[in-house]
Amino acid sequence: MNQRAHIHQLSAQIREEALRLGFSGTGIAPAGRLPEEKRFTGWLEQGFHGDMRYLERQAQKRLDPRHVLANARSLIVLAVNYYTGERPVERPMQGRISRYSWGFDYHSIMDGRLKSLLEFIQVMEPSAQGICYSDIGPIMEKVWGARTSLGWMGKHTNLISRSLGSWFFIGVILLDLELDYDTGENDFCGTCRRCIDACPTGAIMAPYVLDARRCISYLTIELRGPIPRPLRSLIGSRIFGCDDCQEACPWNRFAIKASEKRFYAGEEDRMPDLAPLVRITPVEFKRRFRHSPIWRATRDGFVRNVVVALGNSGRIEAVSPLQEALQDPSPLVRSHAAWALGRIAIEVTAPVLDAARSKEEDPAVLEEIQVALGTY
Ligand code: B12
Ligand code: SF4
Ligand code: SF4
Repeated sequence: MNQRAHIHQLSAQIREEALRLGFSGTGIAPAGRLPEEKRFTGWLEQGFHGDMRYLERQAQKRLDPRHVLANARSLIVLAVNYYTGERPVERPMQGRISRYSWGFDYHSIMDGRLKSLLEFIQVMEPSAQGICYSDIGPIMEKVWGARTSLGWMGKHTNLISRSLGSWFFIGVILLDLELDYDTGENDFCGTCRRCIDACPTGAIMAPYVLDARRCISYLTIELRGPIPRPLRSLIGSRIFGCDDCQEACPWNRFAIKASEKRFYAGEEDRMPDLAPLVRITPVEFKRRFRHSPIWRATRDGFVRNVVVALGNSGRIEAVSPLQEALQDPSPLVRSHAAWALGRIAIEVTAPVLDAARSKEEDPAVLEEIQVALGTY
């Protein structure tokens, strides 16, 4: 068999094996320097990445995967569908969790499948070298996905596939072998701007440009410190991530249900009751969320989000759990609890805030109490 025919056959076998392993789609692109360099550095210069310093570090690796694997020739980009069908609804005193974190942590599912696919390739080509990543590696997964037939970058900046919509995870295998390459997908956003209009915080500054500092996903997952005060009320009942731009996207009407059973979850994992979550201890947080993407938010960050959602409920039933949160060991939780109490009928919450003021020693919490009482 000549070299071209061999490459063609190997590429077809890889795609077939990927399907067998449970991947929902495969794209293949030649490795090289990304022409999106200016967009990426410009985005960083504007500070749109907020505290996600890891995006600045290793920028060269992000721009050229050959800085990750010296002899890289191909990137295999793989999708795993996580759409499970249920529609998110608003219910009083319940929090909303974004779809991608309803079930089992995708990182370990992706890692297992990517490693199996790499092993398969190494059985076919024993000298092949490769590296697998999903999410945490220094690879711009969406940008690479958009260079294959998998999909295009939507205006909300997620990768969309014509057959899957955008509810899928991405993983990549960097490989030092030449393969058959895709031609890429067209952009099917057209004149639509539903995602931009649906964003509660105006985080999509322009088509294809996200200011992560305003994105609820960043604020509730990545941000370790206080959520900027003007953005808190816009977060509503979202306690981990946000899906509004993708829920609004017409391409998600074509979403089909995931075959991976571990992504399916009961109501308590999709929209948990807020009040008990205020009391969650670090040990309980670990027990409950160790195998969930929610683990990333940390216990204090997650309870901070719960407290903000309780404040946004505006309901009297939220006062009692918020009163408990005002005693939390974490100043981050206490300061957001003070803010949240200030959102609920002040004639009810003022005595609670006053009592906390007399005992509180942390300056940031004291400031929030005074702002809530209108005395700052
Ligand atoms: C950092 C990060 C975030 C940040 C920043 C998001 C972002 N849009 O970049 C935050 C915390 C906000 C975030 C949120 C989410 N994330 Co995230 N995140 C990542 C991560 C780790 C890196 C992405 C990155 O490098 N961003 C930096 C910017 C600069 O890159 P970029 O968006 O690719 O931007 C370039 C393009 O937009 C490009 N561009 C392309 N075409 C065009 C056209 C024009 C005209 C212009 C101007 C620019 C442009 O220019 C930009 C600069 O290079 C990836 C995993 C990975 N390693 O890639 C997951 C990843 C992107 N996240 C993912 C998911 C699921 C989410 C959420 C849906 C989670 C949730 N439900 O809350 C949200 C979606 C929010 C949104 N609207 O994008 C998935 C996306 C899957 C998919 N189908 O696209 C990934 C790939 C993880 C995974 N392995 O599955 N995330
Ligand atoms: S995830 Fe939510 S906050 Fe972020 S861009 Fe989409 S709609 Fe806006
Ligand atoms: S909502 Fe419209 S503009 Fe936004 S990603 Fe979907 S098709 Fe593109």
